[in-house]
Amino acid sequence: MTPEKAKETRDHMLQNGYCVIEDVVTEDFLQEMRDETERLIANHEEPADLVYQGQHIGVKREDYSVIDKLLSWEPSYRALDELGFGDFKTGGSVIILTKEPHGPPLYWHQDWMQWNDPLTVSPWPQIIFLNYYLTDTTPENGCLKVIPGTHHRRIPLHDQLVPAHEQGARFIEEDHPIMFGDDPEQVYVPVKAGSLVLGDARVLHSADGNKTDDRRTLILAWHRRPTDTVPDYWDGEIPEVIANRPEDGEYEGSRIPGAYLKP
Ligand SMILES: O=C(O)CCC(=O)C(=O)O
Ligand SMILES: [Fe+2]
Repeated sequence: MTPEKAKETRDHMLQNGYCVIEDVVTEDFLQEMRDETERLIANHEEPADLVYQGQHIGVKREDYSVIDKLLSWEPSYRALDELGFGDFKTGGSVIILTKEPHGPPLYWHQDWMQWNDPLTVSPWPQIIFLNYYLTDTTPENGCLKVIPGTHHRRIPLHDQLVPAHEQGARFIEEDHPIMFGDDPEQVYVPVKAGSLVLGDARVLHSADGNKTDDRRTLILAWHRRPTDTVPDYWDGEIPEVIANRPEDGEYEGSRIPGAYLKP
């Protein structure tokens, strides 16, 4: 990646809460991952409460060599490094998420679980997902949908949502008008298989249902960076609550945005 492209991509991530890096995974390795995930899915029963996330299979790198290979895939970590995100580290596992053929949409949500922590206002990403889609994605098969900028900015939807996942959204009806609605600011993020999609845990995202006959499989890998350092690329202001944040401070976990998220 040229330094110009790297800066443009990083700026996009900081401003919008997501970015795409193309051509990261080779076709051979993609096929290895398709074969392994199909085997795992064949041996897995989809729990009813996870229907909106599809198959939801947690896999540790030590149990599957293909996953270990992905979590040390040099082109990905080189790209992260070039973006200035070289201090993000994997937790050592991934989640295999699918949209089954004609499977339902995924509700609007964000995945930040520390809304009471001053780290919430971090102008740089702290926790990100690395999304590897094993097929090309389009609005028809449930590509990622994002509301850009909502990692930093409260919008009306924030206050109308049922909190994500185990906190409530897994148990809603499929015709919930808000959770599965369209937003005037939403963008679709269709990608080619082999691209890497980065997303800030704080950004609002969802996916439409899969209207095709083919499964859309995603391998999602959470990564986080240290909480007590400022990234080297950051030359903007450091919010006071972050500069003064005690490392041993205790903040009750919360999936619901509080006072730190302002309009
Ligand atoms: O399946 C997807 O497209 C995204 C999954 C996701 O965002 C989640 O499970 O938190
Ligand atoms: Fe998510």
